[in-house]
Amino acid sequence: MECRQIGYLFLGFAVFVSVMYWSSPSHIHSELRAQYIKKNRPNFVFILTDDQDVVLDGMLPMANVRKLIAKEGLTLSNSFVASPLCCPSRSSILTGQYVHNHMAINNSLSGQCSGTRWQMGPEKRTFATHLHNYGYETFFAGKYLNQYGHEKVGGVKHVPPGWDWWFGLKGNSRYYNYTLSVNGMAEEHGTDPDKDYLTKVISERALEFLHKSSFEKPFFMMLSVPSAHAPFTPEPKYSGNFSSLRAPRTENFNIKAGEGKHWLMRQGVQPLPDDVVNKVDDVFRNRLRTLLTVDDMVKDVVEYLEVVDELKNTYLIFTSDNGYHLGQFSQPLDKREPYETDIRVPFTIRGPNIPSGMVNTFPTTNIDLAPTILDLAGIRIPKYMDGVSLKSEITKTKSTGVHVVLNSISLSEEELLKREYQIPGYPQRVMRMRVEAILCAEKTCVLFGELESSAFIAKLLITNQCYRTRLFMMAIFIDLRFHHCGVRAKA
Ligand SMILES: [Ca+2]
Repeated sequence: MECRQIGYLFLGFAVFVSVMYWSSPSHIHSELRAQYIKKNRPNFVFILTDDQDVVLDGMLPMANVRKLIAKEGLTLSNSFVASPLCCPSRSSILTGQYVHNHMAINNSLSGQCSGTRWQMGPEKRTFATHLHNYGYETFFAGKYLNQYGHEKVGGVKHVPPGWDWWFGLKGNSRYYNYTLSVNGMAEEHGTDPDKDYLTKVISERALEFLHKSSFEKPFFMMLSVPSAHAPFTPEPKYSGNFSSLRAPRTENFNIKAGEGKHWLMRQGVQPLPDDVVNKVDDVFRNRLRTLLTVDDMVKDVVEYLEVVDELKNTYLIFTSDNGYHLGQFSQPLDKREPYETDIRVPFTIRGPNIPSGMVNTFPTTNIDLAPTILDLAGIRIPKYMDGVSLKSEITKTKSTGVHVVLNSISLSEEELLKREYQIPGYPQRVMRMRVEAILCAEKTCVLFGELESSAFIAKLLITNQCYRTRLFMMAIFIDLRFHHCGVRAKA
């Protein structure tokens, strides 16, 4: 056959295909597409709290979260953050990378908290950009990164890529008197509890989004609330709750940090004077009060999803960017320390194929969130992500049974010194996890990571881990001493 004849045949076929395509009703195509998307793509509501601990009763106010997410889904009881500070942790959550890879090392612009290098690099490859590229409608409301909206890096006009609907808080957590970037336009808020209380504003915007949505596309919604971060301002109607409570008196509450602790832990008056302890108790109560509004928001969102028949096709994820300490080892209040109070966070999820009412001890960290979300959405996990997908683990109906020993919170300092830490049980699982988290308690550390069953190999890798830990913690601890990283691992 001559070239010209082949050309006519090809042209004829192309015209036939085109006529067939364009002659069929367009609504059939959109319906088929919608059905395909519906069938294959779940929605997500990701609720991220700020500084909410799980060790010191931080989940106490979350009755709705317990009832509507945990009871209907799965709690991962060994969830940690690799770097317990807002901006590094949030950057890890967004990218699935360790701090030494995304390089947002602290909460300052020069430390790449929403800085130029972040904007030029990691911000272009957050889970939001992948979801958006694969057809998700993406919505963000609340605190993003502590320096977001700074004039030196584009102000509130800068809308991070990947987000279709953007209600980003300028700067760090607050409850009143703030600026929101509404898709790049500044919106000022004052002090009216009904109109301006930030968690309520986030909740209202979320419900508006759901109300307007046709649900033709799957959606991803991130609700990033200021609670329970400073300045700990509750909604007026909750200002009297929990009045009889005080911060938990753990065995290491307000005891002097010994010589074995790093220098930062030995600063200040120890034990804490009474007025400081009173302040700690006051902050404890107000932290819980601020979380009550978050719990209301969860109830409203879940109920609305049920009304529009989207609940069963939606993953609800609830976690925090870091934990918190309140008086442990005479440290008044803050995060950023590699102790259990600060690195352990709440984590609960419900959704398609997630068993209900389960508690799984499987250890995980914040870098696993991005790959897990993408995996659940049916999107290939990019190789640059350090985390691993939890999909296979969270859809199991039995707990893995990994036993993680972390007792810095419940043991006195003397007991800590005597105690031999171990990660018993499942060395092969631990080995697969790569380096995840480290808990230093006096002269021993508990690692979750590349531990081989052989103690010898473990020692080698532990040396590396200490080095890496020092790298990504150094902005926080100028002097995290190497000799704290000795570990006694039992095969
Ligand atoms: Ca935080």
